[in-house]
Amino acid sequence: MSSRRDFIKKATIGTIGISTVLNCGKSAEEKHSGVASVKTQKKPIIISTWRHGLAANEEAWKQLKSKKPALDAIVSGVGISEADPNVQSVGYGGLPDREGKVTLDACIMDHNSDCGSVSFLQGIKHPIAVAKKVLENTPHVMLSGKGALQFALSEGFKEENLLTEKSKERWKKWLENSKYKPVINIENHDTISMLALDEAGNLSGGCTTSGAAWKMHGRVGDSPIIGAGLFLDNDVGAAAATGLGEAVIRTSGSAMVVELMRQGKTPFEACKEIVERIYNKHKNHKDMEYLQVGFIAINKQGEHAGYSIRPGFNYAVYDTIEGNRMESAASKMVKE
Ligand code: SD4
Repeated sequence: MSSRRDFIKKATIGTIGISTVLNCGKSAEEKHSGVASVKTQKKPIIISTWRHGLAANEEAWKQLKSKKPALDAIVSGVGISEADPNVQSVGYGGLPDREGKVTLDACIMDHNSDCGSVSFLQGIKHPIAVAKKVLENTPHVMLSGKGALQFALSEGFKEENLLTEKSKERWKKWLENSKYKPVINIENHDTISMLALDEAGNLSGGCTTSGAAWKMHGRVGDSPIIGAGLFLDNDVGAAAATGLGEAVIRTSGSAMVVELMRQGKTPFEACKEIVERIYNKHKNHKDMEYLQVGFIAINKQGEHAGYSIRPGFNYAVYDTIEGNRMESAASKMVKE
């Protein structure tokens, strides 16, 4: 009996080794073709959008490994980006709206489909932690604006100024021309979305952002909207978005990626199909000139992928096989 178990164990490890070797040197498109990696992932696994996802993954991984609940891991993980003034697209130090106000959006979702969200929240450094409190301590899913702030304060969060000198300078520079035409991959990007598959095989996710730079005061993007910026179904998989929120909301982006995985598509195929749909729907749209949208997705087997409209999108992956590293996402458009 035990020798049979040993054999199975060795055979599995062998598969991991071979698949890992086979993946080396392949393009993102080949790597995420959905063929190679189905049986190779061990749990847990965490994926997060953009390079700042590396530090976020590192923290979330520590928590998952020390058996902390997955939502705590997500809050601590993306909380690293929220607190970092050099990440000018999330939390403290985020680029402001056109009136110079930093307004934040975030949401969180667990394997029971419970979720919490805050939007248009000002003065609180960790909106993801407030979103978790909405999930836990209210009968609601979303709180917005002053009500969200009032709730955060009642939960013991501290109000502080989130506009750093660096972000204020960039805002002043922007005011010189005041044109709303977000710079691709810079001003309409870098939301941190994190998806985790824990050791028990349960999915969870979180998303937090200061939203599109120079947005109108009061504008809410996709990131706090369950189904748009983030969605998961614990029977199927999870997906999250980054990029121009308006385009993601118009197409219910993340929910659609999960639905395609339910129908049997790999994370790569699902992300690609929804990115192509968004691209096609916007071909003649006024937003097209600065349209960028990227998705990350993971399924119950731990297969993951990223795909975007324009090149330049990448995401951080942490698993037991290869540790924490960046993966580049394939894109619909090849060149700018
Ligand atoms: C939004 N999706 O508010 C977000 C933008 C983003 O870093 O990805 N920002 O539209």
